[in-house]
Amino acid sequence: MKIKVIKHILAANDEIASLNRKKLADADVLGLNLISSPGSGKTTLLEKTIPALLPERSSVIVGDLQTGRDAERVAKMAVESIQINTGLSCHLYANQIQSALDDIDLAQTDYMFIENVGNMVCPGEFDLGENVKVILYSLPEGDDKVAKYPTIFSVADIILLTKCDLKPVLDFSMQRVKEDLAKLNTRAPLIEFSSKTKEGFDEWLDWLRKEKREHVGRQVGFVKE
Ligand SMILES: Nc1nc2c(ncn2[C@@H]2O[C@H](COP(=O)(O)OP(=O)(O)O)[C@@H](O)[C@H]2O)c(=O)[nH]1
Ligand SMILES: [Mg+2]
Repeated sequence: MKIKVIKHILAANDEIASLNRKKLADADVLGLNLISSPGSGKTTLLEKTIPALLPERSSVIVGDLQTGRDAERVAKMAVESIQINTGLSCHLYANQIQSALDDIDLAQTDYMFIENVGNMVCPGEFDLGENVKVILYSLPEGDDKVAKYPTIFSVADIILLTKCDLKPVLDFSMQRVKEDLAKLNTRAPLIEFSSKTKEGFDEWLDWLRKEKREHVGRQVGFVKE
């Protein structure tokens, strides 16, 4: 009986997620769902990425249990920046994105970044209507997390191994991560990344533009009227 209820919730969520994806596609917008533990560097990544993508423009929807802090951090650089407070929920639902999209000028937006609630499990299960899932995994979390928390790594379209500037002060085995990932997901590129030193940053921007081209069918550098 319980299983039925869970299936029903997931089916209802997926239906709304499909509507969100269509809405983004109709407006030629690439939707990205950013997933990681709290503190892995999602908002910092947005702070660095949004200005670098100009003249292509970005809007942001951020989910946190409480506060408007992350939306405030990106407000000045984004077309729109909307904070959703989820209260007790450890992930965003598609219906929350649906109502946030009503307040976003998609005609002015090229990239719709959704920063999910910091959590390494549940956000991987809920489609929000994005085109791609971006997983961040920071070095201070330790090199054993891919095997321990396989859900988000299995669904990743790209994995950013963040805070690589801390390599010299951490015992972190890249080899272990690569071996664990090889068993789960051979499709997603793994980028060694740092928002501080900009290691991997060009590769990340190239990937974003490629995904935009593939999903939205636009030329690189296309600017909306
Ligand atoms: N050393 C280092 N710290 C970083 C990097 N990216 C983010 N941080 C720090 O990690 C902390 C959490 O970052 P934040 O972007 O808020 O993470 P979020 O919770 O995933 O959005 C902040 O103190 C950031 O300054 C990085 O590339 N290197
Ligand atoms: Mg954040």
